Amino acid sequence: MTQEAQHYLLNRAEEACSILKEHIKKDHVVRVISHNDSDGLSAAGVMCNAISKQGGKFHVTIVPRLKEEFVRKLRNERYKLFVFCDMGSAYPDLIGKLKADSIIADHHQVLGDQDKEYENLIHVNPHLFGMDGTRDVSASGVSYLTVRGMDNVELTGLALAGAYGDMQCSEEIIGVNKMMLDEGLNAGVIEEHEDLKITYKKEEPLYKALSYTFNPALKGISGDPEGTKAFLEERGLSYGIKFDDLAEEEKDLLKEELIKITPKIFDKVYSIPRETPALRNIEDYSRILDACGKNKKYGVGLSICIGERENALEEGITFAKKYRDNLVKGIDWIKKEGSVQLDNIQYIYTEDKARKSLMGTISSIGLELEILNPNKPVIAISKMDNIIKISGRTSMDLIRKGVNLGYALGEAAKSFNGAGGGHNIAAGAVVPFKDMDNFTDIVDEIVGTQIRQ
Ligand SMILES: [Mn+2]
Repeated sequence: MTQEAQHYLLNRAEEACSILKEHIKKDHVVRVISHNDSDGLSAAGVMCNAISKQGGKFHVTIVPRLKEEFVRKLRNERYKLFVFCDMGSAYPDLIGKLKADSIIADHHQVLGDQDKEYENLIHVNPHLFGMDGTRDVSASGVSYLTVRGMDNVELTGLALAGAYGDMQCSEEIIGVNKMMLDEGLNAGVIEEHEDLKITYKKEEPLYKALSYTFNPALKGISGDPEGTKAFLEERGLSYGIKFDDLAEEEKDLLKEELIKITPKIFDKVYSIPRETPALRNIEDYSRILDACGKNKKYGVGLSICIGERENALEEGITFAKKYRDNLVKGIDWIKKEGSVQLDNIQYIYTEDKARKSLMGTISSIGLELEILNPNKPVIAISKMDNIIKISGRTSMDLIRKGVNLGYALGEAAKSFNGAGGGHNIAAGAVVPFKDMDNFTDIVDEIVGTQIRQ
């Protein structure tokens, strides 16, 4: 079944590839629209690299989310081909009405009639074929499939960075992600080795590097430099020097102790050997793109993806450090504040500007570290003028019990003329501030129904 689904998805992507090739051949500038997160930037990067390689031209716009109004405005643009990455599956009807060809390379839930065919639109989305858009493939992977027919195996590393960005690789890598990984490994584009997954291991003193490690989250350590110092001291380990400077016995003891917290800390690490050191580790690459997006420096992220290795990369690295520091502050904040408990969900609320773009991530990490109640989804609310922006995050355990946040937030937002949707595990919505209490109550109710079914 899965094999068959993948086969259909690949066929659809090949159709999209032919259309793309045709337009490049006719020297049409390809209009690419993509999302501002790590996956969206990787997806746009994959697309643009592939277009360049064929001698084609592109015009990219990166947006935080696709609004109907934005699609309507595209009608006034005279491009012959539009490519939507990491978005578009919510508006196939609208996109199908553009007076040009379009490709949607998305992995979000599809809204509207799934079987409907459009004359000038090729919709590439794993959900159309019964695949899982939260684990099997992300937008960067769907984009890779779309350009795969033009021989782009060197882009598998970048495509995998997008999948990491959407947290599709924190458990076993499966589906199209696995297929891409294998293609990259076979071609020597990607390398695999086993290692301690300590972030900034080479750059920072051990206690800091450990406290900056969130993938996987380490209870008592992630986001807690002081706690980490104590942890290392208690075990007689040096904490102020870099990991590489530890004695071999110290390294072994550290590994043993960290594995007790989570075995995931010693795992496969994938790298792009031909990349510059800062981007070689695929997770680091993903983190830098994510930080560009969170800083609203989409151009910087995209420049990195399409090969700028000087100023843009330096900026990206700075953003990643700033982001990491804010994350530590954010974790501290939820530790102190905790969450508001409803029957089936919990929520956190902020008006703090620096914290807003982190709310979703803080929620996921808070769940993992069990600083937040691990038995309830988290609804993270940021107030912006008279609206609230909501990020919902939940765990695999709760999904197995029936929770689907994309549906819950989408349905609840509709009641207040808001918009919402996303994945079962991570979703978002925007509603008026005045409806906040009613909104959280409705989400609470919907999630309650989902769990009881
Ligand atoms: Mn995505």
